[in-house]
Amino acid sequence: MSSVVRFGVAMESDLLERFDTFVAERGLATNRSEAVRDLVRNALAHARVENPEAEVVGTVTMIFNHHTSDLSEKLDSLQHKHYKEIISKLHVHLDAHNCLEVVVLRGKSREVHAMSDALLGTKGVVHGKLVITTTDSPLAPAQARTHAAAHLSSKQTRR
Ligand code: NI
Repeated sequence: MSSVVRFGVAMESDLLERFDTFVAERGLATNRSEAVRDLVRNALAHARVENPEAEVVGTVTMIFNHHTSDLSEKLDSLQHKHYKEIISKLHVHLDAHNCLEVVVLRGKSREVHAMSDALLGTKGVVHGKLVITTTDSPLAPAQARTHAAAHLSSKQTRR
């Protein structure tokens, strides 16, 4: 870890007051320094994922009704088509009709956004959201996987 540098920040008193209230309400940090560090990290991560070529991870959370005609098949074939970007998926049957799906994606920012747009834009998906993030240091590109290799490794771990 690099050394900690202290620096002074000049700020209008009412702005500082609002900042302290913001920090207290969210219970984000125990002191101003930690709160400022969190905001700086968030701003830097946000700037990195804005670059379309940056390697990122994303989660797409979506709600849909599985009775909607062909929807499950459409979402499945879309995910098979993009198996290289999808690293995991969680499916929860919420009740007799509704499903929650969380799809974890990894790839270039533009690919993750395009995949999310395709999933959330599929007719019948009620609502959903993409959360995109990355690591502090540049994230290495995911290794290319084949569908066969993915199945093979899951069979091997079951033994
Ligand atoms: Ni379901």
